[in-house]
Amino acid sequence: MENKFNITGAEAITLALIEEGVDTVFGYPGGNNLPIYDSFYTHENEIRHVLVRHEQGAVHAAEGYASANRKVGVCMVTSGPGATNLLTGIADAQLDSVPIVCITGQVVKPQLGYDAFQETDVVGFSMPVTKWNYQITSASEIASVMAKAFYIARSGRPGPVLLDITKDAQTQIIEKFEYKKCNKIRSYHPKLKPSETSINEAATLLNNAQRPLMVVGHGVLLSGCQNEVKELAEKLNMPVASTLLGLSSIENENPLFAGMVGLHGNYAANMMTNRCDVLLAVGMRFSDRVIGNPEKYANQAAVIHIEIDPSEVGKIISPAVGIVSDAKSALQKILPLIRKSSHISWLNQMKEFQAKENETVIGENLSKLRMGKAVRVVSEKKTGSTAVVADVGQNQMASARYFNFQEGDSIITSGGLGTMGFALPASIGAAYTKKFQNVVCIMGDGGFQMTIEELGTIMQYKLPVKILLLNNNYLGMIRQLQDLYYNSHYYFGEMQNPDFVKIVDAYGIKAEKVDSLEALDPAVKRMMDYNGAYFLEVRVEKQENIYPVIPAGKAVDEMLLTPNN
Ligand SMILES: Cc1ncc(C[n+]2csc(CCOP(=O)(O)OP(=O)(O)O)c2C)c(N)n1
Ligand SMILES: [Mg+2]
Repeated sequence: MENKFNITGAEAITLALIEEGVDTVFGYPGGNNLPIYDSFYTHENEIRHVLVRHEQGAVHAAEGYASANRKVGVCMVTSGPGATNLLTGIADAQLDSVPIVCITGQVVKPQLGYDAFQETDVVGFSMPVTKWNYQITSASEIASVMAKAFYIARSGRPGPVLLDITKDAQTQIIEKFEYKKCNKIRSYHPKLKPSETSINEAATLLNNAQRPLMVVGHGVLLSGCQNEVKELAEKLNMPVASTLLGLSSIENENPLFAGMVGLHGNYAANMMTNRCDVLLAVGMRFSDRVIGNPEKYANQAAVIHIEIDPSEVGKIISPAVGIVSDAKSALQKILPLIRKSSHISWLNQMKEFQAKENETVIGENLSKLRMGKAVRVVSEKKTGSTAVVADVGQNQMASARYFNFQEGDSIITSGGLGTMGFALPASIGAAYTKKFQNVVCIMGDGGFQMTIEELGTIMQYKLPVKILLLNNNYLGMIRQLQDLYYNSHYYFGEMQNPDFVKIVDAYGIKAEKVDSLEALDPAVKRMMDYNGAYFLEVRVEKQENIYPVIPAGKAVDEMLLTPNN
């Protein structure tokens, strides 16, 4: 960018965003960020501002945008309540490694610390949930700090960065504004190269394995190494299991796909975890939802852990080989060292486990008006690439387990924080990227009411988001826990719900409700064929529980297929 002279801090912020390739900012105005809004006004053709209905919506939309686009998402809000409303989304992005930059306005520098109107210590309270945060109190800092912010958000293990900018820094004049993108910070070394020794050790283990299993996580999607995953799996004839956030790394119909691991994962993926002899974990962090009882997790296996964040390697599971690296570079280095092999009886074991789950759980769920069935019909009726933006609860598990991810599809969901209400605003962000032919937002009746105000954003900008509401009139996952561990005392699990179709209709969004199995197929088809936003409420069985499940404290291979065994 050519240098600019005598511009305001606010103008510098806008130019920096444009220079970083930001085309969309999700935001909400207030007294302490109005100078930035005024500068956006004069750059309307270069940068788009999307007015959400609540700041939590802005940050989740930025996350949805980042995850769909593999670019940094940006949100911008005012100080005080605007800033505090961001906190959930920032923590969400931190746990799920989502690259976002959040800009908060702040009171003028001389008022800092005086409890001025709408002053809050956002730098203090966001410190533990940001990858980096910083308060800008002088316009002269804007260029270098913004460049750093984008570099930190997107590099290494991605994550949220927050910039708090005082109002006087937004109005000060900068005599000469120079902007250079950042790709190096002295005290920060995110580009880690895998060591030759560890690559060789991993290849030897994989070549000698009798029962290898690959477990893919979010890191595969973040580093874009889906092709390498597939190539390696096919060369070795190695089954591939996935974490919740790793879904869509490999298409579900690939005969090597073992399913999802973890608490409500697939039976085969969990059973094989405790039967494999080599477990290759790629871009995942062995979260408690994945491993069940840590003492009994894959003890028989030599674990190879490829992970970009050094603090994750050995944190929960001690690997035989730890490879601190971006997943793509590590797999690219391992691939040429791998010999072709086949593991016929191991793959047959997988098929047997899969058949057992089909007989006991999946077939039954697909024959009734249940969550899994509704999700499966969406995946059958969709044409073209689809982002499945799933909320939290039973509906999330049904989305993960019953959507048939094909090449080009992707899951976007709140994994680490489990934020109810995430999906509606995140699907707004995903819709803006135009990376997918369909954006399908799947929610429960509880979560939908947490961010229902974002229907206003969908209405205003005519976003073609398809909303599938799986309404069981319960906080279903809570009711399930009460069934399992609290003698079915459904204390505050049941919801008294409004007429959702009427509410959505009031926003001018096409809406309908289905309460029979026969009506499901044609209704889903109408939704998926419709050119624009659509809301479909499916009145699913009220007391369905999600199975299989790993009971609390049990090992992954002690998973229950049904309530009784
Ligand atoms: C913000 C937030 N509050 C509380 C919870 C705890 N929680 C997890 S699942 C769940 C129930 C979700 O109900 P609903 O949205 O109807 O989905 P269902 O499980 O019925 O599909 C609750 C309350 C949470 N994850 N997030
Ligand atoms: Mg519910």
